Amino acid sequence: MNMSFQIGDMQFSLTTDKSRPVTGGMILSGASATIQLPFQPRRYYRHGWQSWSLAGWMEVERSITPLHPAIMRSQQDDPVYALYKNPNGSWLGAVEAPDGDVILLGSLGLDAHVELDGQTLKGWYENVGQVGNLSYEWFVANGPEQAVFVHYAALLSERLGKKRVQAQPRAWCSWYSLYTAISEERLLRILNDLDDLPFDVFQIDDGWQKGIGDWYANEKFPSGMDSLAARIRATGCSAGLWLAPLLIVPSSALFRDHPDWLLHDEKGGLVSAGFNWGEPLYALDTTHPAALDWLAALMKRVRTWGYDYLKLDFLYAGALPGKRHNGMSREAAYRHGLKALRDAMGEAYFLTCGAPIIPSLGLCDGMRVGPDVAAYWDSNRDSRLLNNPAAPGIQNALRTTLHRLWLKPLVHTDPDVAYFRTHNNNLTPKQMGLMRDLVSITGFKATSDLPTWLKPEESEALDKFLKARPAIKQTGRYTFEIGGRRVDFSSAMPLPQPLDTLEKIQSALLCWLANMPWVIKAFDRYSRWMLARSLRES
Ligand code: 9PG
Repeated sequence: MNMSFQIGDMQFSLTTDKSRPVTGGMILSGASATIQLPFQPRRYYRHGWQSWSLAGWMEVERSITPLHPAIMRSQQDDPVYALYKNPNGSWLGAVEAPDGDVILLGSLGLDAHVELDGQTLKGWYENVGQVGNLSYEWFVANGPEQAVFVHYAALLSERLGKKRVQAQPRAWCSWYSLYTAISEERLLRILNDLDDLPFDVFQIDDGWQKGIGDWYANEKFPSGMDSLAARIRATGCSAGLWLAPLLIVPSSALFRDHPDWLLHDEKGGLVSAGFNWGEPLYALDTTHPAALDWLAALMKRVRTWGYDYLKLDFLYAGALPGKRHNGMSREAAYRHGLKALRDAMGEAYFLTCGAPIIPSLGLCDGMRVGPDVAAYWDSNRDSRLLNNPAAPGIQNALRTTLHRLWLKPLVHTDPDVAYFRTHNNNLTPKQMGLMRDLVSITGFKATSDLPTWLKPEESEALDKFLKARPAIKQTGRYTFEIGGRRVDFSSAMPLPQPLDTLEKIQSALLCWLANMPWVIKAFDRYSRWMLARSLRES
């Protein structure tokens, strides 16, 4: 059906099956919907697929694909659209109108995508005819940016649910100081040194497990994960644990024992979930009954060990395209798996990471909404030469997280950790300040700084930060007042400058090299060696 509708003084032409008015806009029904805009937009709001994928406003002529290395594409954004040329994003898209208002087209279901093709905003569902679809509906609105997103979030919460009411925990997380160099001994020392810093959670990150798929304590945790949880809980903190339950690597016993639980493609090959830990990554088919039982048993096991805060990571693996046991669409299958995890973990605090955004809503308490931070602002090699906005760094994390704050009514938005240490840190005070300010805005407070790395005044600043509850007011797209202080994030928003000819040659060589498993492995080994050296020195 073609129809024309007017909002304000603007006339749109729509193609949809059915439409009805709703607070703040209209609901359209149909497997696809298009909006003819009466102007050529200059900027497009792009919403990346999962936690680490780029979200933000960008010039329409700015091409952001392809991301490198190619081998990691499926772990950093939706691989289906990795080479798509038009401005596009997952579930929703928006443009700026000449009067400064925003026009949003957002799906209210799963497996949906939006693009801007010239003056046409198009949305479509890719799961037509597949099992598990929730709805073929869209929300379309025109108005001030914040209002439009508030209305969209309200509709998503009606359809998918939202976080359970619960204060946001303040967490110490082992990743951004020790990375995988954790051990029982080291963590117990830190637990002791944290003294009376007001943390609610002590979260053990990657490095405790035997393997990806083999979720048992490795030799660095000789007393077992249950004993460590008990030691953590004795300090008054909850114990938190990181797992990547939907991933499997070839070296794991799980891979050997249950090859039929893995996600396969139409031709019967394994679906790639990327490359990390020196190995190719594969995914679990979350519709396979035995795999689901295994997931539930895993959650019950870690709960019995004493962990009340679970950071489940690399969750996108459950939503990759593939041929599933029961023919479910990919995001419905993911949600099915997530529900099994949620149900089995009972009352634990559930933080999702590397997670497809919309399909996770209503099933988790917190969600990482940006890429990893690092103790540097930006890496020219990763963000620019490899064209990778999902690469670690404060600038990439600020940009994407800031553009996902509209999700706050639905889920605790986790911006990743703030830094207070100057030890082992290349950030300027201003850059560290911007990250802390974003953390204050989200209210999801975490750090990885080792207490022994903090100078007395840094430790005091951390203590004050954890206790503070400043009033937050958004005054513009990138400006806020935090406890009456004006903060402007604009400096972090631009995408990297285009490459000159020499840099293009450099980039081509790097993209080629960075796609080779042995090069990635060599880099990993080198950074682990550097880390071990710096930990020995400190
Ligand atoms: C543990 C880490 C931390 C961190 C998570 C996640 O695309 N990648 O190669 C990629 C690797 C690691 C990563 C994100 C992306 O970090 O966000 O907080 O838990 O895993 O391995």
